Amino acid sequence: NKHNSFLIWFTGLSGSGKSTIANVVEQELYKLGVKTYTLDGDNIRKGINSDLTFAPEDRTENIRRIAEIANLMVDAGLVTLAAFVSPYRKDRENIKSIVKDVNFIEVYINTSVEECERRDVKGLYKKARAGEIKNMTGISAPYEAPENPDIEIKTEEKTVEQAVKDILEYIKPKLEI
Ligand code: GGZ
Repeated sequence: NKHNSFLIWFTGLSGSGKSTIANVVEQELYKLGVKTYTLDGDNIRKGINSDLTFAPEDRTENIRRIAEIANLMVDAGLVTLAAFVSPYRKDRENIKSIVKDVNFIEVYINTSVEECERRDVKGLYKKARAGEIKNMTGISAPYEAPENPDIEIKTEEKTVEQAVKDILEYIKPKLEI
């Protein structure tokens, strides 16, 4: 591949900090002159995947479509970042077979469910506890933690700045800049 062919995939619980960290990584890459695009729930689940729920088979389809979109974006020359709960190991494995010729970097944003529930930025955990939403990852649906992520960030032990630094140190030597 001629260009920077990277997909940086963030997995972790709702409220773990995936989007926050991905957004700062993107800003730093921009400063380095790297063209990027970030896929997340806001631009995917509200748009092309608005037909999908959080049932297991819909999450599988969500991740499959996102991988196909990411493949096109990388092909168009963008270092692509994706921030999705992506709780199933088999779905994350499937991404790799979809983006065959792309460097796939799996970043596990490891924040305990206790901490995510404490933060509860969107009030989803509270609703899940009250039974108002079903299939809430970490409460009433599983999260299969990566066994061998390329990068693991424990957000309870690190600032966002430190997390971003760790990720950039891993990626920078692999980039053409
Ligand atoms: C998990 C849910 C759920 C349920 C709504 N389970 O913190 P957020 O709000 O912004 O991120 C979560 C987002 C998860 O969508 P993904 O497309 O990343 O999920 S998956 O990869 O599993 O398909 C959360 C919100 O949507 N949300 N209901 N039941 N997260």
